[in-house]
Amino acid sequence: MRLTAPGTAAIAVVRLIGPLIQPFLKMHFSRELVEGRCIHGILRADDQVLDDPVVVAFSGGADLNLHGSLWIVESVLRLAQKAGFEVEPALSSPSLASQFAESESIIETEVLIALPRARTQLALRVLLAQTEAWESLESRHSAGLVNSSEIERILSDRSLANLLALPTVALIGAPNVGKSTIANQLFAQQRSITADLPGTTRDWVGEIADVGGLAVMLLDTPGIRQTSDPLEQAAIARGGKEITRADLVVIVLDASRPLEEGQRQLLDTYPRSLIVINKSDRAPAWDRTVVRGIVTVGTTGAGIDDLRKSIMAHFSCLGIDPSLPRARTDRQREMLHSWESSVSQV
Ligand SMILES: Nc1nc2c(ncn2[C@@H]2O[C@H](COP(=O)(O)OP(=O)(O)OP(=O)(O)O)[C@@H](O)[C@H]2O)c(=O)[nH]1
Ligand SMILES: [Mg+2]
Repeated sequence: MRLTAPGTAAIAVVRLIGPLIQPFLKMHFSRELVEGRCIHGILRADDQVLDDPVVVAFSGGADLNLHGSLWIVESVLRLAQKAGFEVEPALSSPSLASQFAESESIIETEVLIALPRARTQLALRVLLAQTEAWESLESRHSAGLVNSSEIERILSDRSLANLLALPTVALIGAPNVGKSTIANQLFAQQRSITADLPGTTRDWVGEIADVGGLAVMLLDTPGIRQTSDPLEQAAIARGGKEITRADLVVIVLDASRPLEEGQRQLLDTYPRSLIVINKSDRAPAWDRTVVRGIVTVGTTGAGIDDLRKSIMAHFSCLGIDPSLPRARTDRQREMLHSWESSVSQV
């Protein structure tokens, strides 16, 4: 169970309880534990280093004092779950959380718990509007004024979940097509909120970008080219894994260079991507009706606003009304499902 509050912090304490502790730490932690002592070591999942925590063992349990980045905590919880530990929802459970938050209702508690994950003004506005939105929804439901299509809308609305989730957006493309220039344009809006993406190689560092009110982890990737150099091939293969893990892939094409020069195969490899046609200020080397995409000039910023809007739309966050209720937690979804059988079908 996680003892510290959710969200990024300096440290996070995960408490392990039960007989699985010994085999788990033997397999994943670099040092032997001594009851009642702080032991500093390396925690690994397979060959990947997750953290260098201080582990304190006590009778029947152990506290892992981790660094508090969300990635670390979530990776450790996932590892524990895979090893057979039951992961308690801890602070994400409203009943437990209410011990920590001075809130007047469950919905308000849920809002307070999610607050550290709201990184932009839009996310804050939408999140803070939820208390009133849900209170009004519940009273309208009591008065018989909520119908099935409204419930359906709320259940399928992923906007708030995406506003809080920090989805990953990878900019990919052949070398020199303008990926970094476009990344800088996207960062330019709010470059002050930045963070390193843990666990990646130096070439794969992401930063948080505020894309029209949606915080995303933007990955500016090295150019993908065909190469016979084994070291470069390995880097590209690693990159391929990162790309498939991304929530959205943006392929940047160079309008002034033939598609055949390493550009077309990206379209085939990542067919569900957003396509950007950059360097549109230069003489075109291919017919733009062959491949459709967002037309940009990275160096001047032309078209970047359209790109922002397309990213927002992909994550259902474009032009949203903050005052609408949105289902985000299991409790909210269960409540809506429980209403489904009794409301009028529209
Ligand atoms: N004319 C023109 N030049 C551009 C445009 N976008 C970028 N450039 C220039 O193209 C060159 C390469 O841009 P980068 O952003 O470094 O390209 P990249 O895709 O990140 O390159 P790698 O990281 O090496 O793969 C730079 O000189 C940019 O100024 C554009 O829309 N028009
Ligand atoms: Mg670059």
